[in-house]
Amino acid sequence: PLHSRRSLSRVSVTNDEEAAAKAAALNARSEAPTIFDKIIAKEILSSIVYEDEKVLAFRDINPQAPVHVLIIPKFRDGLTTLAKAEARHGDILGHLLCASKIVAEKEGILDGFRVVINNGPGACQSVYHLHLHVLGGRQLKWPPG
Ligand code: TR5
Repeated sequence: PLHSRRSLSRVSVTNDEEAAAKAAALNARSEAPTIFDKIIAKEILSSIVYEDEKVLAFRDINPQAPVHVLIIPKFRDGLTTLAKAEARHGDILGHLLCASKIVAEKEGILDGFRVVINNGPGACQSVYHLHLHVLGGRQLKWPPG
């Protein structure tokens, strides 16, 4: 009957939400490969903006501004999140920031751009391979959401 179908569908929505929350929590702790490994390996095509021996910069698939580029270390070295940063990561972290300037210059947004790192579930991080978001090409508002 209708009633039980409705409760069934409610149950399945709840299960989906629980499954998504569990997956996000697991991901947040996990050292498992991410989609970015496939992008680095070029098994998945991306729109590359800049690349050197240490980092890869490519356009975000779901842009939040006219310019939205992600910059990632090619070797994650434990940096699933910024919260995992240790002294040995100083070189790559500096390199990522320098790359953000190169990307902003290439994209013609040096006059107004934002660099964002979402850290952990509380900041809506969804891919557990450290990445900088470089955003610009429109007036950016403050505070961010
Ligand atoms: O939410 P956080 O800070 O973790 O940012 C992850 C970003 O990766 C999001 O802005 C997504 O839109 C972006 N993303 C996710 C995928 C993807 C991507 N950007 C480019 N290409 C992508 N592919 C092929 N697959 C994704 N799942």
